[in-house]
Amino acid sequence: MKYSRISEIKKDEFLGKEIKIRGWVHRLRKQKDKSFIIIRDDRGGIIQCVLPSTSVQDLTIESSLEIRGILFKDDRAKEGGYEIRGVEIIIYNLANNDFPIGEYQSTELLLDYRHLTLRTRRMINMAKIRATILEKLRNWFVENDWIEVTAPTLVKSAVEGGSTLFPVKYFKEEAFLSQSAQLYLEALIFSLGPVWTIGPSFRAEKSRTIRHLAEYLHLEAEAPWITMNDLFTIQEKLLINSVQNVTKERIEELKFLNRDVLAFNQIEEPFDKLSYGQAIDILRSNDIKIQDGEMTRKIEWGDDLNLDSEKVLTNDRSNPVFVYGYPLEVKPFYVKEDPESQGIALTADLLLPNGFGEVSSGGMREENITVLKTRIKKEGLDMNSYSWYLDLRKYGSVPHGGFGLGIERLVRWIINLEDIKECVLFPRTMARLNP
Ligand code: AMO
Repeated sequence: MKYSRISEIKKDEFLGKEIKIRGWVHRLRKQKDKSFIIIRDDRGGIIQCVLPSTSVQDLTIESSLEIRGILFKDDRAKEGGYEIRGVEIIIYNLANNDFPIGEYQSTELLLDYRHLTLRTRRMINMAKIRATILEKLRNWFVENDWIEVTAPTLVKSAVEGGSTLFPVKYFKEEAFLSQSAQLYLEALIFSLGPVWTIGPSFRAEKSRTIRHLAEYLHLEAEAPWITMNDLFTIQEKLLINSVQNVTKERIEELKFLNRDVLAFNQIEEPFDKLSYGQAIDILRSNDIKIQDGEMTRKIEWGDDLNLDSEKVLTNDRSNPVFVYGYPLEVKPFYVKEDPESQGIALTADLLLPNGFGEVSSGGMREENITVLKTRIKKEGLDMNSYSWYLDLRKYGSVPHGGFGLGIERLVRWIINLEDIKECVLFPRTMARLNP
């Protein structure tokens, strides 16, 4: 007899029928004559099973098993009123009697045992929503005729500045883990047009924050002959389309995680837009402070925006907002200067509403080889490792631009989770390389 997934059999049409399920003991309550076992299957489906206590005497939490029985409806049954009255039980593996994950555990312990914590319903629901977010983002690119590409993770050069590079020994030379696929995507637009990729990016972030990982999943897109306005529209459409589809498809999982999906109904295009100058004025009138070396001082023109700034800019909004027109100095060497506004970069960061802050960053790229060389030198980067990138400006350069979006940041917002470590299966931070 074939076994069934729990979600498939919790239906009235199977009442009174014999069924077989496989899974793990999620909860267990042994009474004198009969025992109640909550079984969780390999898609997180949950059902109560009732068996004579004599047949489950040694059973432990997380033991793997198969149960054959008859489906009944009983309003007292936990998890949706269906219950299997067991006829036969086969135990695959009797788990040790000390499964470390229970109901009330410290965040650190849950992280130490992440390989087991992934079996909790909270993590199962997160993982499903995350998978659907990736699926919907991919669908949008496929439907809109963008070509998916992949870029190397072992690279010779920095994209986002030298301070967050992870060095790796690469045979006889030094390599780095990629911070961004952007430069490679820029090479691909000449032969493939609009391209996108999704893969890990690495940042040696030396601070512990609720929105930085040392390894994160990075969605990046690049296209020839586009403008800043196109970049705004692409990100608006991508985000709205994906969020709407995710909230439709994963409504149950979002409900389980207490996410009010009505919040997403208020999102509409075009997103709000705020110039960097306007942002700084708002932040100064809110007396936002930043850390400048040892010193704490009021934010001023020329500073990058920190989490507190982004919170102030987005707390009272229900729609995402683009902050555009940063000073060139706070942006990497490749950004294009606004021809109409000296010293201003043609870039924009997209901030998510209700205090969530930056989810993507993008803009137009500098086309002039001389300007690029000067900037590479000024950032103290090794010119030789950029010679291939500079070639792109020698042979038929065109106006182009793109953006990079942090998947865990998006997951964090869609589910409304506090810490980014909850938005990834196996988080990597300064303090965590295991499991
Ligand atoms: P940037 O460095 O801003 O830009 O990164 C793009 C997006 O990636 C996410 N992100 C992170 N997520 C988790 N942990 C981190 N440590 C982390 N660092 C960044 C953020 C951010 O908006 N090449 C450019 C983009 C471009 O211009 O195309 C880049 O990488 O959501």
